[in-house]
Amino acid sequence: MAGINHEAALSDFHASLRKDSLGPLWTDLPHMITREPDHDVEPYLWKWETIRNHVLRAGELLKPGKDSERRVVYLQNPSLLKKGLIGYGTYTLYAGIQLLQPGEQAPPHIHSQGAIRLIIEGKGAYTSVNGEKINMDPGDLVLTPPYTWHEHGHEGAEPVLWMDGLDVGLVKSFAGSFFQPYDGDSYPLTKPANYSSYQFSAPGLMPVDENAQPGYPSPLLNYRWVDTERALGTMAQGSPDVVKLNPHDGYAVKYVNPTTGGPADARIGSMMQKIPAGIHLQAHRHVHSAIYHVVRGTGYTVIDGKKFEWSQGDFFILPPWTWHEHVNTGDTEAFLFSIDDTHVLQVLGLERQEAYTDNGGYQEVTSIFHP
Ligand code: 1HN
Repeated sequence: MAGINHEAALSDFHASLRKDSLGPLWTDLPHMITREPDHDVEPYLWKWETIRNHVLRAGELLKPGKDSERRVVYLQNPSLLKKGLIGYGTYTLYAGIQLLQPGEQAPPHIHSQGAIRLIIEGKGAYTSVNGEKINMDPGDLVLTPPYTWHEHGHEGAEPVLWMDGLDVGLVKSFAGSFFQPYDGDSYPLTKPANYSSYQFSAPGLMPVDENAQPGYPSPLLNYRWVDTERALGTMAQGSPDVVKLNPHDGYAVKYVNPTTGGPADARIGSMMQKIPAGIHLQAHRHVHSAIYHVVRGTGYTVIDGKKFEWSQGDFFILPPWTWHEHVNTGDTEAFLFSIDDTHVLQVLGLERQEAYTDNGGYQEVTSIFHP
């Protein structure tokens, strides 16, 4: 079969396949199936001061509900912008930083994307979800599940900034995006304020009529910082035999649906990690990608040999299947919040994780990231 004539015939054949919108698997298989995850997502880090200045500038130039549906500056991963992907932190996840000034309102709407919010600074703002007003304090995680009517308001006296995390890329890849504004200024409040917190965050209690079958959305809509901090605090007080420091994550809690123990959001995973002062965690990698926000503390994360130095407020991207290890270089504990796509991968049978075993679990640092 070898020889010049055969090669020329094959080449003509490939061209004729292309003309008919067909392809030869004998040449193209490696494009479709790789031995390990192959992707264009590069890690990146944004300093909080940079983000905050831009968000406050947006506050001077634009009003929510008038000039913009939401006043948000979002994280654009430069490696994905090169591929034409707008609004992507990773292939699946989006994060933005939203600002509301006292007296402002961001109008009601509904969409198929899920959203989680992690309050960064300021008091007095609220989100209403399907007629329930939910007060937001720093460190709280507030859910607006897919297809719930939601709007934001502010009855306080200082700027409020929060992180929005949405499954923008994931939904887009399935062509599953639906959006609708509400026909009216405000969705009617039909439930007592903070109803879901009172009904579902009392330990071991839930309403008898509630359907506890696994499902979504989580009936608890605000996971309060006081509870998160207390949970992590008592973990860190346990003797090593009771609560072990996870070698990769430190002390960590995930946000779950309290009636099922399943994820709080069907598609967006969320986790709060506490890394004690001076601790250098070991590297691992997993298929799921994540967007991190530094709630408190100082340190760095080594991502595929590159050092990403962080301090309070910073955001960084963890791509799929990349080695990473977190280090707290400060003399106080560090809190890292992250959103991820682990649940979707698990449901589809695609999640996998691997510990880094060379060099005691620590990568060699070969470069330092500068934004
Ligand atoms: C959205 O609905 C909000 O409700 C924030 O605050 C950010 C980004 C993309 C799509 C919808 C919000 C969003 C969003």
